Amino acid sequence: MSGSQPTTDDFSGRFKILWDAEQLYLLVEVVDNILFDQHADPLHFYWDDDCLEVFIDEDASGGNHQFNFNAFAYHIALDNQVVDIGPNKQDGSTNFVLLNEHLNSIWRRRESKPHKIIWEVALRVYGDDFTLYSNNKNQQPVTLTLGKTLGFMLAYCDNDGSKERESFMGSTDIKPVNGDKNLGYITADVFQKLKLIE
Ligand SMILES: [Ca+2]
Ligand SMILES: [Ca+2]
Ligand SMILES: [Ca+2]
Ligand SMILES: [Ca+2]
Repeated sequence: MSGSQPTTDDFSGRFKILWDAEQLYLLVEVVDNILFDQHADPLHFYWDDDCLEVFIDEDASGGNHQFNFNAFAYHIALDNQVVDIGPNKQDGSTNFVLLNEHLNSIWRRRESKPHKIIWEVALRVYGDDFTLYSNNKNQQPVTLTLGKTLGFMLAYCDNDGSKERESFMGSTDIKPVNGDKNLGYITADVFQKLKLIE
Protein backbone atom coordinates (compact mmCIF):
# COMPACT_ATOMS: atom_id res chain seq x y z
CA MET A 1 0.00 0.00 0.00
CA SER A 2 3.07 2.22 0.27
CA GLY A 3 6.85 2.00 0.15
CA SER A 4 8.95 -0.46 -1.80
CA GLN A 5 7.88 -3.96 -2.84
CA PRO A 6 9.74 -6.34 -0.51
CA THR A 7 11.33 -9.63 -1.51
CA THR A 8 9.79 -12.68 0.14
CA ASP A 9 12.71 -12.85 2.61
CA ASP A 10 12.25 -9.18 3.52
CA PHE A 11 8.53 -9.55 4.14
CA SER A 12 5.84 -12.04 3.29
CA GLY A 13 2.72 -13.03 5.14
CA ARG A 14 -0.48 -15.00 5.13
CA PHE A 15 -3.34 -15.40 7.56
CA LYS A 16 -6.54 -17.19 8.41
CA ILE A 17 -9.48 -16.27 10.60
CA LEU A 18 -11.90 -18.12 12.84
CA TRP A 19 -14.72 -16.66 14.88
CA ASP A 20 -17.16 -17.37 17.66
CA ALA A 21 -19.80 -15.18 19.29
CA GLU A 22 -17.25 -13.27 21.35
CA GLN A 23 -14.18 -12.79 19.19
CA LEU A 24 -12.38 -13.01 15.87
CA TYR A 25 -9.25 -15.19 15.98
CA LEU A 26 -6.43 -14.33 13.59
CA LEU A 27 -3.57 -16.72 12.91
CA VAL A 28 -0.93 -14.72 11.05
CA GLU A 29 2.33 -16.02 9.64
CA VAL A 30 4.85 -13.24 9.03
CA VAL A 31 8.32 -13.52 7.52
CA ASP A 32 10.34 -10.42 8.42
CA ASN A 33 14.15 -10.46 8.22
CA ILE A 34 14.66 -7.77 10.91
CA LEU A 35 12.31 -6.84 13.74
CA PHE A 36 12.66 -3.16 14.52
CA ASP A 37 11.16 -0.95 17.22
CA GLN A 38 12.97 2.40 17.18
CA HIS A 39 10.41 4.39 19.21
CA ALA A 40 9.93 3.04 22.72
CA ASP A 41 6.94 5.33 23.40
CA PRO A 42 3.98 3.25 22.15
CA LEU A 43 2.15 6.38 20.92
CA HIS A 44 5.09 7.95 19.07
CA PHE A 45 5.35 7.21 15.29
CA TYR A 46 4.14 3.67 15.97
CA TRP A 47 3.40 3.18 12.25
CA ASP A 48 7.13 3.51 11.49
CA ASP A 49 7.99 0.51 13.65
CA ASP A 50 7.20 -3.06 12.66
CA CYS A 51 3.54 -3.64 13.45
CA LEU A 52 0.58 -5.76 12.46
CA GLU A 53 -2.42 -3.62 11.51
CA VAL A 54 -5.98 -4.91 11.72
CA PHE A 55 -8.73 -2.82 10.15
CA ILE A 56 -12.30 -3.52 11.36
CA ASP A 57 -15.59 -1.87 10.41
CA GLU A 58 -18.20 -3.66 12.52
CA ASP A 59 -21.25 -2.73 10.42
CA ALA A 60 -19.39 -2.65 7.06
CA SER A 61 -20.68 0.90 6.63
CA GLY A 62 -17.53 2.16 4.93
CA GLY A 63 -16.82 5.86 5.20
CA ASN A 64 -14.32 8.06 7.00
CA HIS A 65 -12.94 6.79 10.31
CA GLN A 66 -9.72 8.76 10.71
CA PHE A 67 -10.76 10.74 13.79
CA ASN A 68 -13.76 8.71 14.95
CA PHE A 69 -14.70 5.08 15.66
CA ASN A 70 -16.86 4.41 12.63
CA ALA A 71 -14.13 1.83 12.04
CA PHE A 72 -10.84 0.91 13.73
CA ALA A 73 -7.26 0.68 12.50
CA TYR A 74 -5.56 -1.28 15.27
CA HIS A 75 -1.78 -1.01 15.07
CA ILE A 76 -0.41 -3.94 17.10
CA ALA A 77 3.18 -3.22 18.04
CA LEU A 78 5.98 -5.66 18.83
CA ASP A 79 5.27 -5.11 22.53
CA ASN A 80 1.66 -6.19 21.79
CA GLN A 81 0.21 -2.76 22.58
CA VAL A 82 -2.64 -1.53 20.40
CA VAL A 83 -2.98 2.03 19.06
CA ASP A 84 -5.56 3.87 16.97
CA ILE A 85 -6.51 7.53 16.50
CA GLY A 86 -9.49 8.77 18.48
CA PRO A 87 -11.47 12.01 18.22
CA ASN A 88 -9.23 15.07 18.48
CA LYS A 89 -8.26 16.37 21.90
CA GLN A 90 -9.97 19.50 23.21
CA ASP A 91 -7.08 21.66 21.98
CA GLY A 92 -7.60 20.23 18.48
CA SER A 93 -4.48 18.06 18.45
CA THR A 94 -4.46 14.45 17.24
CA ASN A 95 -5.39 11.93 19.92
CA PHE A 96 -3.41 8.69 19.64
CA VAL A 97 -4.98 6.21 22.07
CA LEU A 98 -4.09 2.81 23.45
CA LEU A 99 -6.94 0.33 22.99
CA ASN A 100 -5.25 -2.66 24.60
CA GLU A 101 -8.53 -3.95 26.03
CA HIS A 102 -9.89 -4.55 22.51
CA LEU A 103 -7.70 -7.52 21.69
CA ASN A 104 -5.11 -10.01 22.91
CA SER A 105 -1.93 -10.43 20.92
CA ILE A 106 1.00 -12.81 21.18
CA TRP A 107 3.78 -13.67 18.73
CA ARG A 108 6.72 -16.03 18.70
CA ARG A 109 9.61 -16.82 16.41
CA ARG A 110 9.87 -20.36 15.09
CA GLU A 111 12.79 -22.43 16.24
CA SER A 112 13.38 -24.06 12.85
CA LYS A 113 12.88 -20.81 10.84
CA PRO A 114 13.65 -17.92 13.20
CA HIS A 115 12.59 -15.22 10.73
CA LYS A 116 9.14 -16.74 10.54
CA ILE A 117 6.79 -15.38 13.20
CA ILE A 118 3.50 -16.88 14.22
CA TRP A 119 1.32 -14.02 15.45
CA GLU A 120 -2.03 -14.75 17.11
CA VAL A 121 -4.73 -12.17 17.80
CA ALA A 122 -8.08 -12.58 19.58
CA LEU A 123 -10.12 -9.49 18.83
CA ARG A 124 -13.37 -8.22 20.32
CA VAL A 125 -15.43 -6.29 17.78
CA TYR A 126 -16.69 -2.88 18.88
CA GLY A 127 -19.41 -0.94 17.09
CA ASP A 128 -19.31 2.67 15.93
CA ASP A 129 -20.92 3.72 19.24
CA PHE A 130 -17.63 3.04 21.06
CA THR A 131 -16.34 6.07 22.96
CA LEU A 132 -13.34 6.77 25.18
CA TYR A 133 -15.46 8.24 27.95
CA SER A 134 -15.56 6.44 31.25
CA ASN A 135 -19.33 7.02 31.62
CA ASN A 136 -19.62 4.58 28.73
CA LYS A 137 -17.65 1.95 30.63
CA ASN A 138 -20.42 -0.63 30.51
CA GLN A 139 -20.31 -0.71 26.76
CA GLN A 140 -19.66 -4.22 25.48
CA PRO A 141 -18.26 -5.53 22.22
CA VAL A 142 -20.88 -6.78 19.79
CA THR A 143 -21.93 -10.44 19.68
CA LEU A 144 -20.88 -12.02 16.40
CA THR A 145 -23.49 -14.04 14.53
CA LEU A 146 -23.58 -16.39 11.56
CA GLY A 147 -23.91 -14.53 8.27
CA LYS A 148 -22.73 -11.18 9.68
CA THR A 149 -20.61 -9.07 7.32
CA LEU A 150 -17.83 -6.83 8.58
CA GLY A 151 -15.38 -4.55 6.86
CA PHE A 152 -11.91 -6.05 7.28
CA MET A 153 -8.35 -5.65 6.07
CA LEU A 154 -5.02 -6.88 7.39
CA ALA A 155 -1.66 -5.19 6.89
CA TYR A 156 1.93 -5.20 8.08
CA CYS A 157 4.22 -2.19 8.44
CA ASP A 158 7.76 -3.41 7.75
CA ASN A 159 10.77 -1.38 8.80
CA ASP A 160 14.22 -2.97 9.02
CA GLY A 161 16.18 0.01 10.30
CA SER A 162 15.13 3.09 8.35
CA LYS A 163 13.74 6.30 9.82
CA GLU A 164 10.37 5.61 8.21
CA ARG A 165 8.76 2.27 7.42
CA GLU A 166 10.02 0.71 4.22
CA SER A 167 6.96 -1.27 3.14
CA PHE A 168 3.28 -1.23 4.04
CA MET A 169 1.76 -4.45 2.77
CA GLY A 170 -1.96 -5.20 2.88
CA SER A 171 -4.47 -7.91 2.10
CA THR A 172 -6.35 -5.70 -0.37
CA ASP A 173 -5.26 -4.33 -3.73
CA ILE A 174 -6.45 -0.77 -3.17
CA LYS A 175 -7.37 1.38 -6.16
CA PRO A 176 -5.11 4.42 -5.85
CA VAL A 177 -6.52 7.93 -5.44
CA ASN A 178 -4.10 10.50 -6.90
CA GLY A 179 -1.49 7.71 -6.89
CA ASP A 180 -2.00 7.00 -3.18
CA LYS A 181 -2.96 3.55 -1.90
CA ASN A 182 -2.39 4.34 1.77
CA LEU A 183 -6.06 5.06 2.41
CA GLY A 184 -7.09 2.45 4.99
CA TYR A 185 -6.34 4.65 8.00
CA ILE A 186 -8.67 7.32 6.61
CA THR A 187 -11.61 5.50 5.03
CA ALA A 188 -13.25 2.13 5.50
CA ASP A 189 -14.39 2.27 1.87
CA VAL A 190 -11.20 0.43 0.88
CA PHE A 191 -11.68 -2.47 3.30
CA GLN A 192 -12.63 -5.95 2.17
CA LYS A 193 -15.86 -7.63 3.25
CA LEU A 194 -15.55 -10.42 5.80
CA LYS A 195 -18.62 -12.66 6.06
CA LEU A 196 -18.90 -14.99 9.06
CA ILE A 197 -19.74 -18.49 7.84
CA GLU A 198 -19.88 -21.96 9.39
CA1 LIG B 1 11.74 -6.79 6.51
CA1 LIG C 1 7.40 1.49 18.96
CA1 LIG D 1 -18.88 1.55 10.65
CA1 LIG E 1 10.99 -5.40 9.92
